[in-house]
Amino acid sequence: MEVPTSEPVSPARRAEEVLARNRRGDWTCPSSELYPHQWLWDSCFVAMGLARSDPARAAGELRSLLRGQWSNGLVPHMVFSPDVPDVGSRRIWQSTRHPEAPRDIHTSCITQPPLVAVAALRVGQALEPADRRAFLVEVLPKLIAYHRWLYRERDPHRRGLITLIHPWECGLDTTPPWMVALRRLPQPWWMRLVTGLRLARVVRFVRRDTRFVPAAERVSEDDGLRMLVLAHRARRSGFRLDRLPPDSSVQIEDLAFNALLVVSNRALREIAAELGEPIDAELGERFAATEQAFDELWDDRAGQYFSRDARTDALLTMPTVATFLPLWSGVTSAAQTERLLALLRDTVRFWPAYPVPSVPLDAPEFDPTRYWKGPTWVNMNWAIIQGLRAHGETDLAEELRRRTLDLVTQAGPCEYFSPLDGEGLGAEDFSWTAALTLDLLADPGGAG
Ligand code: 2M8
Repeated sequence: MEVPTSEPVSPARRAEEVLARNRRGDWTCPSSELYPHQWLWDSCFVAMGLARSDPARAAGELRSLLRGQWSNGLVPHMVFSPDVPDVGSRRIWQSTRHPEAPRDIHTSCITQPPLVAVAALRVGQALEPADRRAFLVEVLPKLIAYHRWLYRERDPHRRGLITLIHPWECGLDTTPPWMVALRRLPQPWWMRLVTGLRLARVVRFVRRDTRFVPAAERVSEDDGLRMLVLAHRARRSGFRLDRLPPDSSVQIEDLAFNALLVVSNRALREIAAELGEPIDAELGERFAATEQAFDELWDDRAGQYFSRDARTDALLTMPTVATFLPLWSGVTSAAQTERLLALLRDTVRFWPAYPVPSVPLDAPEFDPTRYWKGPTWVNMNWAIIQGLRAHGETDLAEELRRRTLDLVTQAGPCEYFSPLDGEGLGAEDFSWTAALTLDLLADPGGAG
């Protein structure tokens, strides 16, 4: 019999409860109410956290994510739960119309930060040797097919960087550079009418997210509508970069996505080498080209990395947390590393009481409570901690790890947090926050 206790629930216990509650058989949804389906990078973070205590479930999480893979290699950003009648979202994609998409399950038709190989490597390291080999043998061809798809379909001109066609692909959905690019697009007449007459607020009544979270913490109605319009337009082109009309599409070489791709390429090489099936020279050349292309995203005057418009070659010079991710990719020179570290420690920009804000405090777009426009996210902090450790910045990494865990202990495993006062925002029981909390708790010295 359980003895009643007044002890506060430990962050580890709370995190485990969230991952149990959000479990849907083999996979885990990000949040039971707000996000009832499976998302690509969410599942990768969940698998990395679960690898600490339940590697078999972690392996199952990645296997089930890969059941959504298309025959052309695409790993879609969403795999829809058959049990949730979310007709609105499925209608945007209509994936089963594509001959390459799975027949028995609905998915989206775009991708998300490609962390699957990173997660597979970590999960493999946690499995017993025999299970590890079987798991890696099973996933390696799927991972290679995915990375080949990325280079074939999204870097057709061999620029070295992957081009994204929708902000949902970058994961930092409403991040300022993408929203500014979206605002420049010609809008359909009805959208101009809705914006002109300020009717967008009406949309709030039919939105799903604001049923669960205050509207002030979510994407604005205008940005939300523009994202939907873009998705519908992309559908007309079969979600294919080579068929998108240049004037009414957004094509961005996204900083966060490409930085995480470099880390994933490295993980893929490691898995392949372990199995004695090295990556072929052609794919290896593509990997090297991505690393080299990072210098084209560096703005020396600003001392930061930015995303780039793939059509005009212009850098999208709105500062965001993504600038720190190349530290993990290992592509920064000593001078670039120094400047990024100074920027990270800057208390008026990126180091408030609860770092690291998704948009710096001094940027005009900064909003401490609105989704990807300023709040602190545990997955970004976790990735920055990996980068700091890779550069031997163990004290700063430890400081950020401690502050991140303080935030989760005080506010609970929320989706995001105010960088100013640590208030918990968005979904309350959010899977990647819970999973990465477990990883950070299990890994004080960065040995993992
Ligand atoms: C958010 O994105 C989805 C669309 O993909 C949404 O707003 O409905 C983002 O934070 C994204 O990075 C995340 O993967 C997803 C589920 O947590 O939610």
